[in-house]
Amino acid sequence: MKPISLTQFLIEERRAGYGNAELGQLIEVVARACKRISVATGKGALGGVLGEAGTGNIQGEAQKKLDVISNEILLEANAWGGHLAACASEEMEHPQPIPDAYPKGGYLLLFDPLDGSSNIDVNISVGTIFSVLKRPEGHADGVDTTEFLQPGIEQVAAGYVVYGSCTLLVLTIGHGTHVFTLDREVGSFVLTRRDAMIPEETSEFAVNMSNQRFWEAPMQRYVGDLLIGKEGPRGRDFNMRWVASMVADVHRILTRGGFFSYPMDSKIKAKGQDGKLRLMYEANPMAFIVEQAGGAASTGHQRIMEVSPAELHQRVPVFLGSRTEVEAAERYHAEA
Ligand code: AHM
Ligand code: MG
Repeated sequence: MKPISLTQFLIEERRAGYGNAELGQLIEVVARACKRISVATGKGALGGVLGEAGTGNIQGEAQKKLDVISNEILLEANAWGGHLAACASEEMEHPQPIPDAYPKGGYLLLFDPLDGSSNIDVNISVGTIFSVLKRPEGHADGVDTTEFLQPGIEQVAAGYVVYGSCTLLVLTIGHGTHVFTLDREVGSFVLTRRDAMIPEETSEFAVNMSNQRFWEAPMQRYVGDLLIGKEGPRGRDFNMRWVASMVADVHRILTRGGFFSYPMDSKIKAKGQDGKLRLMYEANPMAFIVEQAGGAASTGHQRIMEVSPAELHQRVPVFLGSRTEVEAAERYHAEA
């Protein structure tokens, strides 16, 4: 079979009634920026890109050099194309409007430029996560933050790129979830898995177990029952994996099934936050991708994509992956 490039895929999807030229162009620009991030991460110590940037982001987290570089690459690449009105990023307090020198388009782009960045210096997979929304109609020239505050069901596209042993782009435009592998010699993303599907059942879960004592009661009970295995109410043994790069953990789940969680805990609560992961550029895009692959994504109480955002950098508890396990976790929460 002849390889299908991302460009060909997007054009064919458009002919079949999914997406449009402006959205296709936007996705290609993001993909191109991610190729540059892939090159930068791939250089490691030789590129002088490892280590701390010496700055902090709006969330009070220390930025790595590659966090800052990736953010700049994405902003720069997306400034001039004419398809966007503004970008919002984990690394910036406020959305960045498209510079006046360029025409503005009808879309809003949100991203976590380099997710899992605590893993950069140890050569474990990291990634970029992005989400695309339509700019609401009837707004004046300047974009304000409230325009971004749309629930995840309004997303028109979402994706992530994993910078691992190979670089992969996983994309949905609301018509299935598809995987593209970067052909490094040709410099192009090639479709390598169409309509990825997450198995409905799983015996593998992902969570940072070191937080166990801080979890709320339903999470304690749920994971407690997984750990009892065959002898417990779940009637089978469970395996555990935790990469601490959401992209890598989600990609494993997309490939062979699994259940990912970052629950609420008392440490998070003490900081006055509602979760660890960010709704707009981590949870929502991952939820869209996972749902399009037949999986589910929940806060434990509610479908993630139906959460009405109140703030750009809002956080939520996240439970996602194989449908039956997400539903099981929701049951434990409902019973509590
Ligand atoms: P980041 O966006 O600052 O990298 O944080 C998000 C990451 C996720 O990729 C991952 O699931 C989680 O934080 C890991 O957290 P922990 O270090 O508590 O295990
Ligand atoms: Mg992140």
